[in-house]
Amino acid sequence: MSDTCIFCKIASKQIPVEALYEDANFIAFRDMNPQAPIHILIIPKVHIETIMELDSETLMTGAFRAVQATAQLLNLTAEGFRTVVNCRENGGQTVYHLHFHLLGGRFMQWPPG
Ligand code: DGP
Repeated sequence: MSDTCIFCKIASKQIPVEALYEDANFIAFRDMNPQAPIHILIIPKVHIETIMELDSETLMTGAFRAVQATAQLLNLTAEGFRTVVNCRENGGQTVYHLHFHLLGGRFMQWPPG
């Protein structure tokens, strides 16, 4: 846990959020700056800066399980959704605690801007 990381504070419940999905290793909550009708962030409870520091196979598998479970809970699986992981500056990462964006509820353009 990092004392200065906002997502660590959310994961440890120091900052309360509505958890849309939660398991032993991940928690999902709404993005405060939504880019789609449904915009969820899925984060590991442990502090991992970027996807490049993710080296636990348990967490790798668990992340995709958490994405699947959250998509199912929000009824996104039939229409589809997009999952995005931004990495560092060129990827547009602003919070340096690994997170999976889950975007749904509208058609997603490709390529992204
Ligand atoms: P990224 O650019 O990939 O690092 O996305 C970070 C996202 O996190 C951005 O869409 C806004 C969101 N965000 C930042 N701080 C908070 C917060 O305190 N609460 C919530 N719910 N979302 C946050």
